[in-house]
Amino acid sequence: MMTTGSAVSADLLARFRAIVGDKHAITDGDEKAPYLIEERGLYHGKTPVVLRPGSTEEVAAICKLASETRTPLVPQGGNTGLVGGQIPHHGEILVSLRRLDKVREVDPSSNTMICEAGVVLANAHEAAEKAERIFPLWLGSEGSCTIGGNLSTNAGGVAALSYGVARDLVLGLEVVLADGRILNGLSKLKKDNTGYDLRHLFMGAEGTLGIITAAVLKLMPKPRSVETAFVGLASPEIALELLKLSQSSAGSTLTSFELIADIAVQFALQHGPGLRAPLSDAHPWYVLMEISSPREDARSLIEGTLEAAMEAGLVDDAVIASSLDQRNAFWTLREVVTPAQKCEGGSIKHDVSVPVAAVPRFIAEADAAVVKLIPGARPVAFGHLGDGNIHYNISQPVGADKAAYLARWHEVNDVVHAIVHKHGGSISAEHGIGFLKRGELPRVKDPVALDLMRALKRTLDPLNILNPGKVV
Ligand code: FAD
Ligand code: 2HG
Ligand code: ZN
Repeated sequence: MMTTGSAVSADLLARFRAIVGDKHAITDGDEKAPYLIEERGLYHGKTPVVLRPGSTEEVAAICKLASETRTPLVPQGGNTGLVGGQIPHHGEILVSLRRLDKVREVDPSSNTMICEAGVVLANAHEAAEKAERIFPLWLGSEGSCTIGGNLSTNAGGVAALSYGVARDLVLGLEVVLADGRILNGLSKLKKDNTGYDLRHLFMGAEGTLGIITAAVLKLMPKPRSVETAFVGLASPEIALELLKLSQSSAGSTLTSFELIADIAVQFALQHGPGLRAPLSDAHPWYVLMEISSPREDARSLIEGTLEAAMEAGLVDDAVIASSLDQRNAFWTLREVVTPAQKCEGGSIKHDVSVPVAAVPRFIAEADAAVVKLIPGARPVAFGHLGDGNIHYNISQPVGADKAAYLARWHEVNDVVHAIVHKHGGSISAEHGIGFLKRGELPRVKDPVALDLMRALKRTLDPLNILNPGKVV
């Protein structure tokens, strides 16, 4: 039987429902709604049913039936993705992994933790913390996003500078393949050269090659001291100098180095939850930096770094958090930039990376090009300078019509991405390709790489049932 999108017959629907049980098969419109709208309201999906499997075996049974009947599926975790990958745009069946929410094991001796796909990132942090360890992946969405989504998007976040991105934090994976077979790769081994390393195929695949059901995650020792500073400075060039100086004085203990334009801080202060400006005066740019050390020396490291930076004339003003509350307030200020930007009308996003040294030139050139294209447009640049990853989001001109502004999304992307390309950068540093950027991929990806990606898709999902129309 060939089935596409919402044309799932009543009989087939009943067979899918029977796998998870009626209680976990949502067909009611109101109950389905939160699964179908993505974070910014850019996409509204449709689905005949949201299936909420409670075990790997149920996921396997869903995939097997989907394969037999050629029924397309869209996997979803916390629904915080920013490229529309988790949304059933054409009436596919939605498979929510959120009920797979067990931390199966924490093994402090091996420094590993086995989490099911639906474990919310913040809960994974809590489980690690109980064992005096950390799982060093931190995102603004950590209260909702899931381990399965983090690995499927190869999420980055605010500490990738020192700890790496999601794929660097995984030793093994359990994955359900399109035909329903279960790939049991829950290995705790650091060293295993017995052929191709398959786990890396599924990380960053955005649900197009398999459904991740569990993972062996790497844990790290909890740092003994952590210090956080909020720094005001004149320009991205100077921020880059501060980054170099901080890396030479603090090495890998420099765990975060976030650049924030003044307009982003103003949005956060205006629309955020009762926040205060960390510094007495406004500055054109800010850096939020954090040092996490295995020794008790984070304070002296951050003080030494900032003193040297002041002497070199890089820093206009700086404050080191004097309490956990103040540290949290600095991070909240950084993390509310995304929601705060929503209050300023339409925002055209660019999640881009360029070589770290090229960030200042990228920002200057993009600012000039965007304002020339749309006079009054407000570039809001912020993000992970230490990784060369800038969220170059452009808020609409004050008073402009939101829909008309957002209708220029691709036109603006073209201008900004051309500058990214010129600097040897990427049009998706951490959020993925999903639905939003699929059309652009052939223009930016090496043709041989794209061929190989398509060949892998055909091999692992020959009937194209897993997240069709996403990525490739
Ligand atoms: P979803 O949104 O549900 O899904 C994302 C993709 O993964 C989809 O393609 C989906 O089909 C697929 N998928 C989900 N679960 C599975 C599974 N078990 N198996 C196979 N495929 C699956 N991202 C960053 O990288 N860095 C950041 O700093 C960051 N900050 C953010 C801040 C905010 C406020 C918001 C709203 C988002 C942010 N994001 C960030 C984006 C987003 O949170 C991440 O992409 C996150 O990893 C998505 O996880 P999720 O569980 O919500 O996945
Ligand atoms: C962040 O770093 C996220 O805060 C979201 O990746 C960025 O709003 C965005 O584009
Ligand atoms: Zn980010």
